[in-house]
Amino acid sequence: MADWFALERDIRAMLKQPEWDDGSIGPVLVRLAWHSSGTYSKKDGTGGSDGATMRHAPESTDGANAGLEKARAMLEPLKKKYPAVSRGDLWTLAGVVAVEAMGGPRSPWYPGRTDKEKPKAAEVPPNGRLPDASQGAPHIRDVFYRMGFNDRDIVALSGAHSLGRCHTDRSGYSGPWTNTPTRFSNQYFKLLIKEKWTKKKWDGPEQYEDPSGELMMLPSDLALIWDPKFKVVVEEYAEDKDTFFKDFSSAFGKLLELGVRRSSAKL
Ligand code: CCH
Repeated sequence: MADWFALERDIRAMLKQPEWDDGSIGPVLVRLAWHSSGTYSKKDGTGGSDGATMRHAPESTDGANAGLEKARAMLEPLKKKYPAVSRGDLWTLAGVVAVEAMGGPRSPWYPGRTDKEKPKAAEVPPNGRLPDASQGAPHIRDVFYRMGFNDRDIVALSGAHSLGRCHTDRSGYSGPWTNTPTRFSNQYFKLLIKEKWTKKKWDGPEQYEDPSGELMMLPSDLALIWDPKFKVVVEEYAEDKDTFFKDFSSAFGKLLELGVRRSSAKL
């Protein structure tokens, strides 16, 4: 039986890294947990965090996962220290612990994922299952409905963009969404509503900036205020942080469970 409390303590202890981005690897760990889970398709039950298949081609080569090899490598010492813990469990737990350590809500999380060392081709999800930031509401709905989420879940989960930043050498986009990229908050929703977002003039892909030019939004972020159904929820979360935290907690917990097959009960 793994010592989960000790593992959580070790994850928390490694988050602060002054030389990394804004001083914490928390945001990239949240992204790893999300991308390892967000490949799930309810149509055939493939994808998801079980198996930790992001280590294997073609999933490892998906452009959407660029940069996440660094996050995976940073967790390897913990895999060595806790060999009984699967990478699938480690990557998803690290996301949960990171959100909480950065001031966010705790999400329900259960162990029991089994790594696939030599997966059959059909066990590794194809490229293109994760959302494309250049697209709008119909595409976002396609992708998240495939996972089994609804419009409210989509907006709640997108609130994770209060954290972290875009990197030109990973996605091609540049900059943070908020002034507090290592603090989990409802700031992303407040900024979506309150700021005037204009197209950034640069050679890179289409993205939007606030009047200061320091903060950014992706086309897929602005889709949340361009689509009237999404916008109602954005407005609610901008006003009511507690409801956002409650909804994020359950939607993120649900995301991390997608496609997980356990041989025994959850705990
Ligand atoms: Fe995201 N995200 N995300 N995102 N994301 C990026 C970075 C982060 C999309 C695109 C991008 C979610 C949904 C979406 C995080 C969490 C979540 C980047 C920049 C792009 C592009 C990557 C880079 O350059 O490093 C799109 C499109 C969608 C939905 O339509 C969801 C859901 C979550 C979690 C629940 C976090 C955190 C980051 C910051 C990573 C970092 O390294 O700072």
